[in-house]
Amino acid sequence: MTCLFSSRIFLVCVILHRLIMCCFSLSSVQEYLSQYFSDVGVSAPNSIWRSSLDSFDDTLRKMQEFFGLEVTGQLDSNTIEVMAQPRCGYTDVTRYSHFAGNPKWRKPLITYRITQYTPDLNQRDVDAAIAKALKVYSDVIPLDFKQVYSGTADMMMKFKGRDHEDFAPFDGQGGVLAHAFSPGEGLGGDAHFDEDETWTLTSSGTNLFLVAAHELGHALGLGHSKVKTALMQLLGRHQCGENRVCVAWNQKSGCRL
Ligand SMILES: [Ca+2]
Ligand SMILES: [Zn+2]
Ligand SMILES: [Zn+2]
Repeated sequence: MTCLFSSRIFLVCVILHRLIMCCFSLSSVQEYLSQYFSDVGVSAPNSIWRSSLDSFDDTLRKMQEFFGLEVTGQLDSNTIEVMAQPRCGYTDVTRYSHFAGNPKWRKPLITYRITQYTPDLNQRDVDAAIAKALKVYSDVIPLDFKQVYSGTADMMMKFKGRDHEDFAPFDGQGGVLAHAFSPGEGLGGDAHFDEDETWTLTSSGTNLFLVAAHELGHALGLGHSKVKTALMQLLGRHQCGENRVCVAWNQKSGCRL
C-alpha cells in the first residue's frame, strides 16, 4: 500500500515536472519566433499572446526552412538546439523588419564612432577589431570608412548591457550577443554589443572581430543569409574559423557573403 502510494506521488511529480518543462519551453519558443520570425519585428514581445496555434506552426516551419532544418512544424530536438544557440538580435525575416525596402548608404565615405568601449579589451584592440571588420567590406565594395572621435557619426557603436536607450534591451550573458540597424538616419547604421558578454580576440569568450563583421553587415544593409557557411549566418553557426572570413560582392543583390 505504501509502495503504491509513493509510486502514485512519483507519477504525479513526473507529470507535473513535464508540464512545467513543456510550458517553459513553449513560452521560450514563442518568444523566439515572435522576436525573429513574426511580422511585428523585434519590439513587440506581447505579440506572442496574439498568435494562434495555426500561425505558431506556420512560423515554426518558416524558422525551420530558414535554418535548413527538416520542415516539420514540430518542436523537434534539432529545432530546439538551434534556438538555444547564441545569436545576433537582428530579425531573420528582413522583409518584416523595421527597415522596409533595401536601405543602403548612398555616399562613398561612411564615418563611425565608438562611444562606449568594453572593459574586456583595451581600446586600441577594439579599434583594430572594428577596423578589420569594416575592411572585410571595404575590400570588396565601393565604400570607405573613417573613425571619428566626436560628434555624430553615420555608424555609432557602443558596448552596453541590458537597456541601452533603444527598443531592444539586451538579455544578460549569452543569448543575443549584439545587434545593428540598417543604414539610415538616427539609429540607422548603429551597432550595439552586449557588455554582459566576455569580449575577446580569440576563440574563447565572444570574438569581437567575428561578431562585429557580422553586425556591420547589417549596418551596411545586409540581412541574414541562409547559406550555412556565410558570415551573415547567425553568430552561433559560424564555420569560417577565427579571424577568417570570405566575402564576395554581387552587384545585383548587394553584398553577399
Ligand atoms: Ca546577451
Ligand atoms: Zn545578424
Ligand atoms: Zn541596441
